[in-house]
Amino acid sequence: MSYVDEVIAQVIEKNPSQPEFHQAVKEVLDSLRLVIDQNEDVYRKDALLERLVTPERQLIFRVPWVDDKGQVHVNTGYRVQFNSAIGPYKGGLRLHPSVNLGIIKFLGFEQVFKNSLTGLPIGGGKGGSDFDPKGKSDREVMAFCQSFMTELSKYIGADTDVPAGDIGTGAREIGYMFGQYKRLQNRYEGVLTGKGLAYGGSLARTEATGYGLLYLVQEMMKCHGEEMTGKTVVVSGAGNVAIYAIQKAQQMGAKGVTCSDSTGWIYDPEGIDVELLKEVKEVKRARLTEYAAARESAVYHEGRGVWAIPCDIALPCATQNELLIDDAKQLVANGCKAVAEGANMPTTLDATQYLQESGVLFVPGKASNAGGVATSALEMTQNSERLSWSFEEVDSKLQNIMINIYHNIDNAAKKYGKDGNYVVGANIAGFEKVVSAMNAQGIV
Ligand code: NDP
Ligand code: 2IT
Repeated sequence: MSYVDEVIAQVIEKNPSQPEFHQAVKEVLDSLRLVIDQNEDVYRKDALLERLVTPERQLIFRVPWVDDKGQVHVNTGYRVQFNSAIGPYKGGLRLHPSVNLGIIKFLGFEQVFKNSLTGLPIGGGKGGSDFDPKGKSDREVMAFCQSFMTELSKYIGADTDVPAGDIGTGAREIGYMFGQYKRLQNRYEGVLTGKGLAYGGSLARTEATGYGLLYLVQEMMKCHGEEMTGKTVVVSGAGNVAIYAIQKAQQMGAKGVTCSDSTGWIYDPEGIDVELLKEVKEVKRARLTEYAAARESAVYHEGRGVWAIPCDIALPCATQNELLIDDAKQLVANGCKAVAEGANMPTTLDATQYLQESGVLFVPGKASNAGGVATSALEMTQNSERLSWSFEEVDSKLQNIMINIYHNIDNAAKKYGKDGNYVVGANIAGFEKVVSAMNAQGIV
């Protein structure tokens, strides 16, 4: 059995009931065959892949909190500190009832390669809880965040591990967590990113993931002789990533015609009204039915279905495994030219393969959604120098980072004879830097 196959088998055996983690590992290690197979004995002797797929540290803790009626609840908190070869652990905190150790591990593993691709000095980590912020009062969310941070604060720090937002964790949650960290540690430091502008946040961090996604897509389309102007873009999700992806697509002259949440989706052939979407989702925290009620051109559908709308570009921006093989077939049949992941691992392995084999340009999230964490790293830099940069300065750095990521993954794919395979390109380019740092630092 090849070394890669041995390690994939070990990961499945040692991490039972963690299908998302298996999926993420399989995707990466399959790409790395091109590098590993040539030098199998050296990598095997160093147990390089075993070290790569095993988190440096995994924290699981109890999070008790009291609701508005006096009832006590107990959630589980997680922080997986996956790999610190190239910098302090960095990655978001997901608050969603579906969170479990396997999901946090898949996200942490992806984050290692993503953070490497940004070119910035950040290692990979991820955390979160099965707490559901939906329907909770601000006081309940604060009670949860304070309890969560009371434990987490023992393990993080501006030079150790710097968490940020993800699904269910936005500016409100980061604010409560920052306040509690400062109170417990008596340190005013850049321990979290995605902070409010009044207390150390960076301009353009809110927009960064969605904007970065479009900067990368624009560069890729340009390199394939296509412009963004006039393109129809189908987007899933209606959260932080989706909203600013749609906004930047419209600014580039394309038309974003869909969005979705966990209960339904919107088709708005006139183009999504981003200000209205922001009002419904960021301010009122309401369902998409409210968007449809306020906009004549929009149609609301229950369930899932955005991938059935004909488009040039599809951007999955909600959650993992939301673009399935039948969706991929439908996109291809409708003439879709490009799929770029705003979410982490939204496309299943078989759907990815089908899109690639059908000639659709496909960019994996670890490359295309890296603008968020890259801008978090820029927030860390600003915190360290105790300065704030202008929106234009941060945004122009973000553009350069995304353009560089595209060319790096494109070149890595070409170097290994896989021209146009950005999955292979991203995994190899991300891996090379991490491995060279791991090798230099010895067996630790
Ligand atoms: P938000 O919480 O702001 O929004 C998530 C959106 O996806 C919501 O519209 C939500 O619907 C929908 N959604 C979440 N879970 C499900 C589900 N199980 N089924 C259907 N719809 C769902 O999160 P973000 O926009 O920040 O994150 C979206 C994705 O992007 C995630 O995969 C995240 O890991 C990834 N990402 C985020 C980055 C960031 O900077 N925020 C950076 C890089 C990647 P509802 O409103 O009903 O909950
Ligand atoms: O998946 C991701 O890259 C994020 N949720 C952002 C992480 C960060 O540290 O900004």
